[in-house]
Amino acid sequence: MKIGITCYPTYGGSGAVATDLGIALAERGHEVHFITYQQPFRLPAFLPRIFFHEVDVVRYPLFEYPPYDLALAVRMHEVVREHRLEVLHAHYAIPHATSAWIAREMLRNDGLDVRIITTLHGTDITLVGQDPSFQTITKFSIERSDGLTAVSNFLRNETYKAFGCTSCAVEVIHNFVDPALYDRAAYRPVLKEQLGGNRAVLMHVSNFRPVKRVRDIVHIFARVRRAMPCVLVMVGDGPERAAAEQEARDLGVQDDTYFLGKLDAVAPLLASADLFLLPSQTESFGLSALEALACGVPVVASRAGGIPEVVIDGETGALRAVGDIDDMAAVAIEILGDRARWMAMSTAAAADARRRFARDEMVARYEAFYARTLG
Ligand code: GMT
Repeated sequence: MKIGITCYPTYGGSGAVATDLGIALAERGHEVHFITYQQPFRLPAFLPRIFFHEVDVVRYPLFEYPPYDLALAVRMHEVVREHRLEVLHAHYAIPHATSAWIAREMLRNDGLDVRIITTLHGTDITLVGQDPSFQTITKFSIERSDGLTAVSNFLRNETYKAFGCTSCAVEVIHNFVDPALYDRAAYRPVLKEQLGGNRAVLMHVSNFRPVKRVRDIVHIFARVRRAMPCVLVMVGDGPERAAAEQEARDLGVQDDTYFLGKLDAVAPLLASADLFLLPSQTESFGLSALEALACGVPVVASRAGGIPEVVIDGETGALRAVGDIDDMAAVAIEILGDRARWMAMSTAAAADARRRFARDEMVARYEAFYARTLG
């Protein structure tokens, strides 16, 4: 098949999933064209059957808001025409599904066609997509897609609830991990040797948006630190980073808290972690939690959104109510303080991630979904 993929190319779970999917599809013999404003961060320089088409948006003094959606539609139209793509796969509805619809209308005007598949990832449905400024166009773009997938059962149900599009059949295809890459045994725990020593390493990876509740993480850490020697490693960057750094200073834990900023390769870092924290307000899936589990890192997270589909409470980690930092800290201390329990959870986490979220199986499901949508 000839497939076009559009996603947010910078840091974020939806871009990571879209890129990993494209790479896996190319490995299986498909031709994959990424159409984005920047090379996706997880895409290496060259891979056979993978092409990258940059979307360039002209700057003009009149445009206070440069119309990226239109430039994207034009590029999609051009790439489909030139390379005879059969499928345009939009990751994250806004504005990618809308641009794909415009491109398809233009193609039809040329006597050509393409199938649009939209994968819903999270805030395109639960937050941004429901804002009055986007609600109707999100619903419209979803309904005009030829195929719809969601990354969790939770997100599929939210889509029906929020948009009431009874005609949309949303197929759930969970996110996945590459078991060879997210493998604790594949890396030397350099970070633990340098920072942790004999101290437990608590870790968080995200884009530090308010939905991640990163200040809760610092509070949880401060409580755990009172009970045992430990360090906190925060990977990523975003609007709440400064507030989290301030919280660390206010709580007097700044010397044991390391803000590493944005990093491309998180698997080698996860191999040094003893516990992963994800106390988000909501999460349609929680790809970072899955990556941690695959590396044998138990996850303490909030019981919210699709997280319970990923983390098995009591087996591969622990789930607590959103904002309950005392409870999260208490269970973190229990897990880290009992070596046998930690070992059992770590082993179960790595095994469960491989069993339920296998890369090959999910990619095959996308392939089958494309084939069905193409009819
Ligand atoms: O929807 C977002 O907030 C952005 C998106 C991203 O690009 O990181 O995150 C969502 O998609 C990820 C990949 O499918 C999921 O793992 C995240 O849980 C989801 N984020 C939220 O639902 C907040």
